[in-house]
Amino acid sequence: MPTALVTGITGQDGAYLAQLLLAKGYRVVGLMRRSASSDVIGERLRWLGILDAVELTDGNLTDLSSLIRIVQDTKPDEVFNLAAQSFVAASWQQPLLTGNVTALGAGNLLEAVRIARPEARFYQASSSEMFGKIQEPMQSERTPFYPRSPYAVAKLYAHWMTVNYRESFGLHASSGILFNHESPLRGIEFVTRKVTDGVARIKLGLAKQLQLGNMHATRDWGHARDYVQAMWLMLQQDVPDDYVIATGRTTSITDLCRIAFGHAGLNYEDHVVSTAALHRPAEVEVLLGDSSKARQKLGWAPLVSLEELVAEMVEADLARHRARMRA
Ligand code: NDP
Ligand code: GDR
Repeated sequence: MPTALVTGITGQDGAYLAQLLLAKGYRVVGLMRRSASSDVIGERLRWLGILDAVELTDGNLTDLSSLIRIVQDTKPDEVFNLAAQSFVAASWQQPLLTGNVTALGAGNLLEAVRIARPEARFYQASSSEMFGKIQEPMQSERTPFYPRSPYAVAKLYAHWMTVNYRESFGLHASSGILFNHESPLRGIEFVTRKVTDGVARIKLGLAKQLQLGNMHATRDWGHARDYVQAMWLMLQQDVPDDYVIATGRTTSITDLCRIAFGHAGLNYEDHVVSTAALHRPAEVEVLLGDSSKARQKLGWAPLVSLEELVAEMVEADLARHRARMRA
């Protein structure tokens, strides 16, 4: 039975990846940071019905000694580094914490693997945010980076450290440059989930209005369940490499709202207000990924359309709010 160590297991991708690995017969060990709210922190794993099937171990990406201990103890065959301060907007408020966790944290984990388990395969959760102010209309592995937030700068450090540890120490280290991916388990602060939660509240009479920031930005959105497949596939290759994972379709926040409100029989123009306070100091206006390399080499392709994804999210938020109203 292969062993996988997953950091960020309590997050959206960690939960779906753990579900995938368990289905494939892995022993799944999740690194969890100590929290005073440990009763709710496993909520996503519980939602998927796998909380009791994973082993959770206390540690922190910022604490190298905890990482070395965990890697020594668990002897993973595969290490997936998904932990991060992942909310772009928060990275302007907490730029150095974002650097500590998202950049240096990845460096810590690479060090732990190099020291304690160099034969393990390593996955780094890199991001389309690294393309930032885009240098090409469609972004591929060859497109130059231009980060536009402290988060993106931190991810760039982690990405290049992954490449460097592969080239310097021969680690089987791969970097997945994933475009936005969403699900009913998406954090409530991200725009897709904020919109689907808002639709549910408005539909059920719990709210009338939804405040958003820049409605013109466009994103290449896929389903998280499809994207964790790509992470796993990268580590099954003989040779480590970097891959863009994306759908190849980009949609504005306005059109996202049209689809989500439309699914509930509502008109977004009656409810959505754009407020300057939610605009970012520097915006990533457009992202559109070219995932031809992953499609050819990994045999990967997204299965869920944006309409299907949004419908699933709206239905899940309606069900959550109905359950709360009944309680
Ligand atoms: P989430 O924000 O849902 O999850 C982040 C995870 O990191 C949580 O489990 C969180 O724990 C954990 N974490 C945060 N700080 C620390 C720390 N100091 N030590 C240990 N764990 C920590 O992110 P997603 O699941 O959406 O994304 C997974 C990864 O992929 C992230 O690195 C993200 O930046 C990256 N990414 C995501 C994309 C997306 O569209 N979702 C696209 C491209 C990249 P806790 O529960 O305690 O907060
Ligand atoms: P992003 O996701 O920054 O792309 O990072 P987010 O959903 O936060 O923003 C997407 C776009 O929507 C615009 N927007 C709003 N965003 C939020 N959160 N809230 C609003 O009210 C709002 N109104 C408009 C934003 O300005 C932006 O243009 C996500 C994260 O998962 C990262 O960790 C990951 O690396 C990237 O995706 C790929």
